[in-house]
Amino acid sequence: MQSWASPPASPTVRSRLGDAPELSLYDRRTGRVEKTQPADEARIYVCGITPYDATHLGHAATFVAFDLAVRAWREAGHPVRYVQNVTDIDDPLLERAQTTGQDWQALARRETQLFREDMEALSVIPPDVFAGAVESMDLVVGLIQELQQRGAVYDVDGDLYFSVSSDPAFGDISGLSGEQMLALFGERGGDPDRPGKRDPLDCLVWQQQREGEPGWDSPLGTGRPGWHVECAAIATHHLGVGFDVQGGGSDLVFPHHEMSAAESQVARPGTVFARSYAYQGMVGYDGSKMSKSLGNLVLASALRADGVDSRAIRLALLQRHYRTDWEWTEDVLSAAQQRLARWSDAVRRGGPDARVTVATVRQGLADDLDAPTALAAVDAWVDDALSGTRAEVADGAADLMAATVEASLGVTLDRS
Ligand code: 5CA
Ligand code: ZN
Repeated sequence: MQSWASPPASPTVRSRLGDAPELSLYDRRTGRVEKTQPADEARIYVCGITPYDATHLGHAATFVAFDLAVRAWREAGHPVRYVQNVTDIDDPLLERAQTTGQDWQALARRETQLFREDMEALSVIPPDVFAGAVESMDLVVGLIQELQQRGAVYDVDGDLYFSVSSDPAFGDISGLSGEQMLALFGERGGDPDRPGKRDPLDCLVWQQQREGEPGWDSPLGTGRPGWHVECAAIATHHLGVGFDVQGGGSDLVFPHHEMSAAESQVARPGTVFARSYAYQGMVGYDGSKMSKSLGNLVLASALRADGVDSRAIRLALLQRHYRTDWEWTEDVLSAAQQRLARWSDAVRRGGPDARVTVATVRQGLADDLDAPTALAAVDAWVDDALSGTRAEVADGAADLMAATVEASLGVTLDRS
């Protein structure tokens, strides 16, 4: 699929200050903050949207968080290969299309387009590959066939299931107990109670066509793929196995990423799916996780339509560390709007030498994407700039600050 337009190339801070420190990220599997070790090119897969409703601020937080990682790698001198999927065929999409009397394809097209516009407005660097499940059908079928050859797939009344016990590493990413897994599997799209399954946690990889639903002809029969195998196939086809980071919101740790990883690892024994697993915390609103199914949404597009500056939305999302769960409120947005105005004033006016501040921003982001520390460092420079005298304005300091805020944080400040 077509992705979206790149933000304009940021002025390079590297030419003035050299490479930023290597990026470290908290790896859910090991439970530690670890240095990423890309072999020159950094390879990342981030789980994308299921396009049945527009981008809410939880989605936006996830894609902005991983955009910080892309920017940090670039600042550290690494080319980045970024793949993101669109789950353009799945139960929730078909259900929404059905209940609202829309064509599922038209719904997916429309919401995907709105998502692109939101991402572009938020200055999110687009993925190199933006892959829909439908257009990736052959890859998905191919991976299921590999799993069949390994004896890891069985039939339940015409539907195909992946046997989780075929991966000895199953459970390592989430570190959950069997009981916790069962509960989450039931809550998040799984079918633990279906009769005929060998293990309640086994997940669907190919569903025979149901009446009134779309189906694709394949050697597996006419049907459609399960969700987890879709991401396993798309990620490894475009990135290879053992890519650097699998990312998404923390609602995907289990079952989604545990299943995708297991499917990939069983199909290619002796490999790992991803080298690390990183998660954005859940953004809530009105007391619970913002979600399309609950309907407690604040949409990025609605804020934009109300005239809110997208840069303020982005700054609002950066105010909390990506790993914490937090609640969206009006105050979060107004604080970000004030910050944007002050930062713009300061770079217009000029301020003291910015090299130490810039180093703190780059170090903070390299240290597990600590955006709050980066924002605080910029705030301190801005305070000095706005309270200082003309004589305290250093040559080129405002240029360097503005360049850093743009390259590392993705916010372009007005200079005139
Ligand atoms: N299509 C699947 C992933 S393959 C999916 O989860 N789609 S989604 O539209 O529900 O979510 C898109 C991305 O936003 C996922 O990475 C998801 O983990 C993340 N996300 C969803 N809700 C929130 C939230 N409330 N806070 C933070 N991130 C969220
Ligand atoms: Zn996914």
